[in-house]
Amino acid sequence: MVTIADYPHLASGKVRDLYEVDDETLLLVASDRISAYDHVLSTPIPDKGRVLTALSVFWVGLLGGRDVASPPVAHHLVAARDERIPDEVRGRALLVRRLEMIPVECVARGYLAGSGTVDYRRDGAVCGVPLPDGLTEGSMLPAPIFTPATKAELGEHDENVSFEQVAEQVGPDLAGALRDATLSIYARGAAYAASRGIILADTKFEFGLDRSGALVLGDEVLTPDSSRFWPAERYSPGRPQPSFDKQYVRDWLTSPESGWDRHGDEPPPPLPDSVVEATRARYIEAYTRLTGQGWPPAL
Ligand code: Q0T
Repeated sequence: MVTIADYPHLASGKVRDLYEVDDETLLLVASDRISAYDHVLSTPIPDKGRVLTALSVFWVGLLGGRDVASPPVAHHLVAARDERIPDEVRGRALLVRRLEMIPVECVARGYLAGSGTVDYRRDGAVCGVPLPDGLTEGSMLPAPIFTPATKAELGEHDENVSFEQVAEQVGPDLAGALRDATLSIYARGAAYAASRGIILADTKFEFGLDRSGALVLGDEVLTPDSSRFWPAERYSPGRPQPSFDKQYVRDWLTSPESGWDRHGDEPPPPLPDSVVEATRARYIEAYTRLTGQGWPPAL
């Protein structure tokens, strides 16, 4: 029997942890932690890690199994069911191929939201991509755009950068390959999500290089943590769109009941059970609605 303590801890993000299994294999564990307003909350959402992990597996299968973009871009997933995955994380952990990660957050946007809206209002452009006048928060863009960002230290915000800056950082050929793969995977994900009544407003990918130098899709893929999913039936540009997964959390945290000031210095308070349960149900609904499959998944 294996336990997570058998594996050296390599890194942790806000809500995920990475362990070394062997020289070429890592274990990517999705926790039940949830973040909101740049804080990791003290209250976990049961099953959130399982939803995100099962969604990544689903998408990799839908996108084509081994290759997820053309020209062929492989992905790092090795297995979601494997004797090397400890019981304590089974269902929310992926065995992945170890890559040399490329330090660029590869974002595709089909709609204006978040930092995209901020940049558009200031510059009329996002990451150097000019956009037409008259767009508003939530607007669909004339065509999806590649809006890369450089990864910030924990606690800092990623910084939007231009394609040219990425080209200077990693070379023009690799930069072009990142852009093409990002837009191609986004387009297919968005088309599929639309068929299930969900708008994939934007998403972030991370890529790496394998030992042969081939480009490989890493990280989690098209999850609620890496993407904005909007229920299509509620779409109405001109205001921030309700988030499929985190809206109850955000609404409660900014309501008088929470007593919390999101612009102050205090950490957010624990979530009430009702908010935890409603949020858990939303994650599971995102999974069942997107995949058409029952809950729980057979991982
Ligand atoms: C990585 C080598 O946030 C991250 O990890 C926190 C848990 C991002 N990250 C990914 C890697 C991967 C992947 N995915 C891989 N296949 N090989 N490193 C490192 N940090």
